[in-house]
Amino acid sequence: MNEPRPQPVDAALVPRFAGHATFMRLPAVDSAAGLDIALVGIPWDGGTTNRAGARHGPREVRNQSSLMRRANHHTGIAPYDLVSVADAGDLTVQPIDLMTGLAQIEDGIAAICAQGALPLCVGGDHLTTLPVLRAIRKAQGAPLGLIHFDAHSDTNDRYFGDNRYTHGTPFRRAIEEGILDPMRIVQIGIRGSVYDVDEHGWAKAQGVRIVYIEEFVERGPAAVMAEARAVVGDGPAYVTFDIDSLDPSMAPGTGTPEIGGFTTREAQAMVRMLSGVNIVGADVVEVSPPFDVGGMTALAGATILFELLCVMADGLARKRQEGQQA
Ligand SMILES: [Mn+2]
Repeated sequence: MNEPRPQPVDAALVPRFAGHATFMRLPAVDSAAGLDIALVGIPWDGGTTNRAGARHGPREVRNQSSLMRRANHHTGIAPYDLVSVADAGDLTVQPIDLMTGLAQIEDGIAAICAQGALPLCVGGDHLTTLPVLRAIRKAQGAPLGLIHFDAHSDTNDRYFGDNRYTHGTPFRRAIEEGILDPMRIVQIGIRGSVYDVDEHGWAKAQGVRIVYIEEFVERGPAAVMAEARAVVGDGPAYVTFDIDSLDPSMAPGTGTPEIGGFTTREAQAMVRMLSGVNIVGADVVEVSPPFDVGGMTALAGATILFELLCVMADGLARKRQEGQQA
């Protein structure tokens, strides 16, 4: 009845170091037509306020994703058996003009949504998430919840005078624009020094739930993720994973490292616990190859991308099954 689903290049036939570097060694496609999930790169870091370089993230995450195999040993999820997913390429985004860049990202994601695919994005700096959310919000026709793994809240107002669009402001803008329902936002892993002690006051006043790293350490992944699932509820939710939520000993290749972060193992466990969340899109952002060591941060990014793909594929398969039973 259906076309065979896209499959990764068979590593038993073509070694992992050979061939074109695509996400998960999947076929490269020109459009998201026919896909359930579109893996898409957003090579843009025009919102970076300090150490730029995340524009190089997608290419290196593709390279390291060649280490990913077909199935998740822990959850038993084999995403390529459940859904159609392929590498939909990079969005074409010019690097010079910020507002043009945001519009190009939104247009690119809107095209993917119009094809009926869920975007699973690789940044790029964290400002890329704002135009992605704008497009998904329009496609969904309802405000979104957000599960946000990060060292930083990214809900500041302005930088360098009156600049409202930076990688430190996307979630404030998304709340102001009615894209995100602040009562359905949870931020996990927040830490580091702050500009002032009330830096997160605005976000908290909107209803954003901030789980600082100290609380995470105290309660553990299972309790925190149970609460996160309750915060976003059954409605459409986006998942954003800033690689700087990981400890820089495990992910040094990022623009704004903060010590005292998640281990990669904790992060994997938490992403698996997203099962049951109505995920309508997700991303991994802020992998910055110029600051990386031996590709280890890009490998962490590729692995979290695979974990996100597994949980999204499983969610879509379950929905499909429920639809058939109904
Ligand atoms: Mn961030």
